[in-house]
Amino acid sequence: MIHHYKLSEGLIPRYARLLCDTVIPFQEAVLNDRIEGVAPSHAVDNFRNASILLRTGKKPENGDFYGMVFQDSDVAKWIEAAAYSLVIKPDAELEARIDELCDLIAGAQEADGYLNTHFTLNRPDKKFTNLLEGHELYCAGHMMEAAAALYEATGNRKLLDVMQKNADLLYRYFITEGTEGYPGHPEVELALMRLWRASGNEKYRELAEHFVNVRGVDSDFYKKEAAKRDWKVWGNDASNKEYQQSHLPVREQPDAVGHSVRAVYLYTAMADIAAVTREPELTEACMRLFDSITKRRMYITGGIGSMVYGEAFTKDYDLPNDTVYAETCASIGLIFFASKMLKLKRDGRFADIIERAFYNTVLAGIELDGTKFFYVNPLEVIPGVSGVIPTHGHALPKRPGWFGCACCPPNAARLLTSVSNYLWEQEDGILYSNLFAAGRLTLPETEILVETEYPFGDTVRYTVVSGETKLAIHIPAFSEKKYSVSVPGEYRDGYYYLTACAGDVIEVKLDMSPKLNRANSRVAKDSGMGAVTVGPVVYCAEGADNGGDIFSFSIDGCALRLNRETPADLGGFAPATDDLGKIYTVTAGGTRLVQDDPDALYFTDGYREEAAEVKLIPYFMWGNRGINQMRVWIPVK
Ligand code: FUB
Ligand code: ZN
Repeated sequence: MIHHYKLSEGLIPRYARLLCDTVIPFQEAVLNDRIEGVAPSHAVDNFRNASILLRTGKKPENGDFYGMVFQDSDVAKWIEAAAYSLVIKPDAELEARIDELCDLIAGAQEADGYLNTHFTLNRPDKKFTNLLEGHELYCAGHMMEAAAALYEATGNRKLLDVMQKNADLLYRYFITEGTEGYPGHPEVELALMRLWRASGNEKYRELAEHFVNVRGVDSDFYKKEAAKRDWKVWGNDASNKEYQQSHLPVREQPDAVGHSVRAVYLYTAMADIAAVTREPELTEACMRLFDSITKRRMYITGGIGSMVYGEAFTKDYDLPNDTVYAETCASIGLIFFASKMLKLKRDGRFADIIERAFYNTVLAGIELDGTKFFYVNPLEVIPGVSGVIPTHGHALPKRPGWFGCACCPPNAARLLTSVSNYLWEQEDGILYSNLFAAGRLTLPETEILVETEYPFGDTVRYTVVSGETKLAIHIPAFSEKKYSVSVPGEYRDGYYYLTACAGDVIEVKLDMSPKLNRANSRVAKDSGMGAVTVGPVVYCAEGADNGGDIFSFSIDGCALRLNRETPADLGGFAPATDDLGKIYTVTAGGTRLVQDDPDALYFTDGYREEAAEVKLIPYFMWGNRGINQMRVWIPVK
């Protein structure tokens, strides 16, 4: 829907502007190594060096591949984001630079269609010998996604031609020649589905299905592969099958396990394929895996992956708040998965998960000024411990400008620039409004104006400017028991179905009162705690609003109060937030534990409780005022 929805005002449109004006140019500069003081990238240089090598037969001086073995994917994700941004904000110069970059990438493609600068530059004789770690198929997948996005956004086929040639090579290798194997990091499967749709070439769908179907059938594949080769990237343990979801054929996998990004990228492809084939067994597996994540292994913020080791899922209800992983990419992948589940079954609970992951972990992944990013998204931060001691070293208390492993920043960029695709969908003659943001939808058959301050306002108003339409409006689960729609319709599975024609105004009112959430008692780390939400937005306490110390607090669930007069309430914060618009903060009545001897480690007397107000801000805004304490789950009196 990116071509059809013009965003106007409010939080999501504000992010779209930030992406176009700041994030895309900033990331372009990083990838071209023009930003001092951040982790070097060399990602564009890798393509330049590979193309020089292929053209001249010689590597340029210092022309070795640099970076993570999947460094190419940073460029691919940026192209995808930049392509979408051109729809939001046309920019002829940016379009020309993307086109030049496509030429560079085309120059780095080998004659047979092979494309991967790591292998072309540094390991030309090792291609496809380490599918476990090599990320060739992962990088190919991201470049296929970029190609499809660029073509859909602008009609530019340059990269699409390159990636079809690459996909043809993969088809020959894995299907025609029957080479065994499947990608260590799923991604190419979901990308081949996109390439299939963009090109109409059935072979790409066949290859996507092939990779999904063979996964885990020979669950010893990676062990055998490891035995045949004399090189490694990191030395991943080939017998840790769950890490890359190769422990069982996908249809038999009972739980979401292993590396969380790999998992949700795989499940996205499974759900996409199931939505096309309508195969019951695959559909059931998708439902089961979705439930495994969202009913037992997901943070309230929509973060997934609760341990740093293997960047992975652990066990049901194991959701530590401080040593958490909750990689930004994983929540992005969860959004991909949930959006494909919506195609499989029209049920609002999938849209709820999109909202949860989007408004919390994904938005938290970007600093409000658009030039710093989180990879890991903790729910509890203790300065001096978080990001410092070995067990918490990964959970940084502030966003860096870039990373040696930079998967998350450009991933967030492509998600946020394509947000309109998640807001709206059209299927079987029905227009689905999944998420809310103000703007104007223009389709050949109808035009609809949407006015809302959501998620910081309780009203969404749809005005049908022209045409007639069947509309299905998502009623978020948080408001299921208390909502109103101004016109008659029918509620079914999280959507309100109605028919409207030119001149109709449909006003939806949602329950945006602050709520105190409790976690299942099996989540030991949240025992006795509560977390505040307003609509889809999770709140947190930061030291900056609460006299520095938030660990002596408890809150009284009955005394939650919305304070709408912000951002002034946030203490005059912060750069580049002038157009944030209305933001709710929450003030909660509570108590603070005061101890007479502040140095006593344990005590049985000499303490008292004092009444206190706890100020809470949206979780996605945390970490914008320097390093300070932060927590989502707060003891409840
Ligand atoms: O392996 C490629 C990406 O790097 C993964 O998706 C992230 O988790 C990071 O490990
Ligand atoms: Zn990432």
